[in-house]
Amino acid sequence: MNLTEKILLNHLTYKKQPLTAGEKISINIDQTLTQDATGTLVYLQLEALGISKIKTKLSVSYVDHNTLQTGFENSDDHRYLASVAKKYGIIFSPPGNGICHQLHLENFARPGETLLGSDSHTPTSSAMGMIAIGAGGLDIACAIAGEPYFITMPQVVNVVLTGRLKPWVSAKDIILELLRKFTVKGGTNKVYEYTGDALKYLSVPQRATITNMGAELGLTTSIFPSDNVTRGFLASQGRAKDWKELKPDFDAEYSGVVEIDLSKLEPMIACPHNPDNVKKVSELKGTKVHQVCIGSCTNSSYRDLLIVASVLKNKKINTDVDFIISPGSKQVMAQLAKSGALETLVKSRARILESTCGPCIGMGSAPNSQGVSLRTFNRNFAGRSGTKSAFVYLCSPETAIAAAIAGEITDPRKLGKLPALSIPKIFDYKPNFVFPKKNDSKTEIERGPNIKPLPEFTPLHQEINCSVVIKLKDNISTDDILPAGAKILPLRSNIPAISEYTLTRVDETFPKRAKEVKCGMIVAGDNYGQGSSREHAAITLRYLGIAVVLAKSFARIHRSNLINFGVLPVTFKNADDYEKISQLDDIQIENVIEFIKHKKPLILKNRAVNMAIEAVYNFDKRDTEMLLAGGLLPMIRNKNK
Ligand code: MIC
Ligand code: SF4
Repeated sequence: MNLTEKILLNHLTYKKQPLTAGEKISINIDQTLTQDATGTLVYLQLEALGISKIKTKLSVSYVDHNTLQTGFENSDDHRYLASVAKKYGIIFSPPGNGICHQLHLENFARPGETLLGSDSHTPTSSAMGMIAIGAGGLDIACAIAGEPYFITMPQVVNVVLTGRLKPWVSAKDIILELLRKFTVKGGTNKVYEYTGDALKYLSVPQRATITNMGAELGLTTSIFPSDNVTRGFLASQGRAKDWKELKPDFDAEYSGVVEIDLSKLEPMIACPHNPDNVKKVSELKGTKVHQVCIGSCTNSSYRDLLIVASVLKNKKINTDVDFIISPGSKQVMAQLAKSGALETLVKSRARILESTCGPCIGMGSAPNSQGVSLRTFNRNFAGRSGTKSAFVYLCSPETAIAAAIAGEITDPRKLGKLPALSIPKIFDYKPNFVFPKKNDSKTEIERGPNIKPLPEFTPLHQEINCSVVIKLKDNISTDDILPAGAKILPLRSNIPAISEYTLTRVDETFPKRAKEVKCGMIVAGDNYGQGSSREHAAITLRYLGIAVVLAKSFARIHRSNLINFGVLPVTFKNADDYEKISQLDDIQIENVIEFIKHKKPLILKNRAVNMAIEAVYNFDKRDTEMLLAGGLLPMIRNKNK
């Protein structure tokens, strides 16, 4: 067996049986993580589920996205999250402690366990030999309440890493190379399982850079074995007892094999405006750079910041570059202080931010108009930085610091001899978690005025008469559907207010027009809903009256979020029919419930052109039940009646 199968088999909620790719399986979840931007909804949903205590081995609520506190909204959310955590027995990580994925890796990720997180980069923790998956908030609420998690058994692809990285080439270049090869659609319904001789040279934080950006490939997750490198990392975190060896059997079978010789890689960079638009850094030589940001859950470990500080010991940041650093956790920050690297960074003109997501999610540090920003992050969708006209590139810390010094994109291999990095055997700083106590269950939940109750949704109708409110192209991200940033993120606990921003980045009139037609439909191209796991991108559509999304194909998490909230995600039976349907067309779908129950293609009558097109879907029993009930919460409520 491969490692993915071993861990999944151990977590099946039913009697063990061979796992077949493409089949629905249900697994038990050991751990959950939430962050504040998705977490408030998760916990409102958890409250609605009516349990008194968490049923997982461990659940952690992180505050790392909305920390600007530009008004009462963020602070109210933080207090709400802290009080819920106390009441239900959840570990609380206050703002400033660090970015959820970096913190989870350092403190809680454990080989062999399962982790479900309301953030698409949850697979970061799979660097530790666990199965960590990103999902919609409601799925997390259910997992906390002890419900199984349902997924399609992915195909497991073996990525064999051989050779050794050359100086100035690092983990980010490996994952960028995979994105260049396989694109943002390449990983749908797949797991990448890493093996090979090169693994012994890749530390856990480097592995985590790779598993983190597996989300951009669209993978269900990625996984590294738990080996001696893992043992060393856990020991350095004072968690040696959490280690156990885990690896695939020597004769493990995979659905495919990809081999990468690390010694052949060179520094890579993802160009605007998609993470798979990857080129060699050398090809972009000379492009003027206005801003450089180092941090995010992809590249903000001690190793990543130490290399930056080491380069800066005898070099200066270009005076024309805005240079910003956000360390991944307080542990990273404390270690930088202890080793003296922080002093080098301070003297370098770096602007050192709190340990949060910050610029990655558009919470400040928006680039100048038409500005070129090099970031060690994982997403560069147009406008996500907060500046619509900016050009955001994704690269390694090595490439980022080389550009910050030169003021233009430059090959980091020009920086001379690679400084030797000394990574401590023990990280002695422990972050400020609030651990729940025994008698906390009576805690009063604090609910500020920004926290609005969840809207109620009705069951599916037998006949749908709707209008195409918008027709979209390929690769529409959830950032396009429901943007983040300093203005909109504070409204994550207020569906009526945040729904006013739905798809406004693509068409400002969308919310108004959707409400006017009362029942709406969206038409889209391939990979609709890529990117973030934010379920707001599904709830607000439902709230605005969208009943159906007809696309060429869907990204995994967004598709299940749509089902969770009772919106029908269907695909064209014939992709060419995309041309036969236009914005504002009136569509009639009869016998919806009947057809879905009998798994028959839906007939979409386009009254504008008097023509019908067929829409297909692959709803399993549970999806069907959910859609008929109007969503997952009404379905659970029906069951408990
Ligand atoms: C992101 O990187 O887009 C986020 C913000 O972390 C999201 C979650 C969110 O929208 O709250 C994610 O990746 O899931
Ligand atoms: Fe935070 Fe950015 Fe990572 Fe999302 S991708 S969790 S916003 S650092």
